[in-house]
Amino acid sequence: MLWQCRGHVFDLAARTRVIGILNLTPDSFSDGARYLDRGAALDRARQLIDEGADLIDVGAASTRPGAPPVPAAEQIRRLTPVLKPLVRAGNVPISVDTASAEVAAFALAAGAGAINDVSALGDPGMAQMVAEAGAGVVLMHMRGTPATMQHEPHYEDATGEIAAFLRTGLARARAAGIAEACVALDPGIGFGKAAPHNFELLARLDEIVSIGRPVLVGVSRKSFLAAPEPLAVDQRLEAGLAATAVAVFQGARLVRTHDVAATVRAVRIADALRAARPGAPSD
Ligand code: HH2
Repeated sequence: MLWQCRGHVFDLAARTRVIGILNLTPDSFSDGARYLDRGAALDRARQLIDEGADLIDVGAASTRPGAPPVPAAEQIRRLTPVLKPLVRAGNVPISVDTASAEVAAFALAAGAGAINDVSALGDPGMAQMVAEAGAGVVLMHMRGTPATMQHEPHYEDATGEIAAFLRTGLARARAAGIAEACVALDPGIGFGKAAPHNFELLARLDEIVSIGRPVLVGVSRKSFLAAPEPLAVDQRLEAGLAATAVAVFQGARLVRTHDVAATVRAVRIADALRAARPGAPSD
């Protein structure tokens, strides 16, 4: 299974790839305001790469529950000092976490390899932008917007509905001229889901995997990890590693995390377990 991000092609059969998170935001739920300074942000990126990140996902707008929208101009202002130096360093491909076509245009012009779109091409200009650049794109499921998504989310069949949404998203991407090889899918853990929906999605992840595109899962430090037992944000590492390992065993090929070194170790074991299953597919 390949994921193409402009000039870079990830062969995901070989191993699951770990995406390190770099938040240039004042208000992200676990690390807001830590990397506002250009030097701090570039140091953090270097650390993520040293720890084994295969790709860096740079975010300039928090999408935590209740977060207000951040205007494109402000996202671009936050990205400007950091994005080009990161791309120029050329260590790993860079993705930009944005739902704005205007921000995506800026990011792709600066050399980003992929757009991580939590709105799954919700902005009308986004698909064309990604298609023309030959960029990688993550289509993520979210119910509502960050401002509203945790207001009593309800599903008849969460996994079935989310799989159908992602199937439709993939078809829309293809119709807009995005090569299928460029598309990854993400069920959007924590985005318009109560804790039981997140657990069910991870337990039934094979149904998302069966759509046939690489699946990305992001559980890092999220609040559902504290559902069985109260855990502060900085106490959720082990719980997140357990959930990540299960996701990879179920077929996730991309994982997004703040804690790269620990996640790389957990993912290697999950990859080995998955490969050891009788008749394990080699994709
Ligand atoms: N989760 C967050 C942000 N972007 N993108 C994808 N594809 N999948 C995710 O699960 C996902 C995501 C939330 O994490 P974080 O970036 O740390 O927080 P914030 O949105 O508060 O900046």
